Amino acid sequence: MSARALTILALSVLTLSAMSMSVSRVVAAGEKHVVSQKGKSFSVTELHVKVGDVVEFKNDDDVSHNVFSVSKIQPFNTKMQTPGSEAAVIFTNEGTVEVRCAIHPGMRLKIQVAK
Ligand SMILES: [Cu+2]
Repeated sequence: MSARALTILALSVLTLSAMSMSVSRVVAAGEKHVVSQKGKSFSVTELHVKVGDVVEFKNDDDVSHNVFSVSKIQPFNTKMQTPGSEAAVIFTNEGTVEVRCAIHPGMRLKIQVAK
């Protein structure tokens, strides 16, 4: 292998390791909060998170749920969640996010996202 090829190889390895480092830094930056769904209700009615945090919606119920946001600042829809499944959402904007379940209108959760 020529010296030039070795240099290119070394640079590629450096670039790749730099990339994976920045990815893990992004993941580590946000705190993870778990919201359980049980008895056709959320485990909390209000949750305070920071921009970049992850909320994991966990279906601990024996029925399916479909969690979604009605707030324009952070639209999301976990789609149908069967019992035992979980879906993670990263909150990227500051403000209040109202969360509902498409199947059970009585399920309500307010997520306050701060900087
Ligand atoms: Cu539901």
